[in-house]
Amino acid sequence: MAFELPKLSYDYNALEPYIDARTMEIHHTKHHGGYTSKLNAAIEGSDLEKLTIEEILQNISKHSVGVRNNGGGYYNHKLFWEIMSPNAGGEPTGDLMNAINKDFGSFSKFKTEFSNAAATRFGSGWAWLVNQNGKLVVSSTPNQDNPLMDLADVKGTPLLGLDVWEHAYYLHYQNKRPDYIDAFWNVVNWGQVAKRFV
Ligand code: MN3
Repeated sequence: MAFELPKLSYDYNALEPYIDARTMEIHHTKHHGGYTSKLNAAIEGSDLEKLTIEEILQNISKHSVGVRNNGGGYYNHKLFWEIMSPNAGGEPTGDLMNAINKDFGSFSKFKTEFSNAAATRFGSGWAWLVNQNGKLVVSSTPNQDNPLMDLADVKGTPLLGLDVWEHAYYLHYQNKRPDYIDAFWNVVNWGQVAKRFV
């Protein structure tokens, strides 16, 4: 079974003014679309075609750099679209908020740590909120790596991810990555993040 580019549950302009429609359209159709088709090409005719993307990523050190980059790109962007929505932002509630307070001290301290991870990731990569068997930690990865990969420095289940590749923000924010990171908090769908936590 080939992987398919997932449809967004909102329009390309739905996250404005925080993420502009042109960036969303190019990011989804060209970048995510490219990772998806290159992943399918990289696994065509191999046993990997029978696996889920999570199963592929868990043993990524055994696979080619093409599967690593495009499999990561396929998974990371799918997560990214899902954890954002219009009319979002604010703060999480319930068990997720309790876990954030327990492991970071406060929601504000978590935001600062996550924003710092996103701002200081050198070059292209991602910032993550990671669930390690109930304990929450922040990390970042280069390129299209992620915490599901067996070769990640910080392993676990990604709950929240922020794409800090220049293609994610350059049209609107140019070199001002910190402004993009600040804007991101207005479109985080905490209900979806909480679903990933249970
Ligand atoms: Mn991207």
